[in-house]
Amino acid sequence: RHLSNGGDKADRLISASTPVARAVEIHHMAMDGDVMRMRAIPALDLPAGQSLELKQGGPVHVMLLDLKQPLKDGARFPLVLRFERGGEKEVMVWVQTPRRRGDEGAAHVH
Ligand SMILES: [Cu+2]
Repeated sequence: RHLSNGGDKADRLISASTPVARAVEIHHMAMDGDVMRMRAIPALDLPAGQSLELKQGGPVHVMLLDLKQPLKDGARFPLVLRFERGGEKEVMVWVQTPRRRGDEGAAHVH
C-alpha cells in the first residue's frame, strides 16, 4: 500500500487504529547483526509531495497487535490512519498474507 502526501507541507503518520485489533503500532525493521528486528516508532515522516510504500519486505509496516479474532484469508477490514496535518483517513485492508502457525495474535499490514 502507498501512503502519499500530495500537499506542499511535510506530514507525519502518528497513529492508526482498527476495529479488529486492540493495538496498532507503526513498526520499522532493521538488521541487528544477522537478525531482522522490528521496533515501534512513534511517527512516520512523509515529506511533502512524496509517497512511501508499505511493501512486503520493506522497512516499514503497520502492525496489528492483540487481534480480537484471527483474521481469515480474503476478509476485509477498515484501518484508520491518523496524520498530524491531514487528519484521519480510512482505508480498507484485505487479508492476504499467509500466516504461520503461532502468528494468529498479530498481523502485518503492508
Ligand atoms: Cu511489526
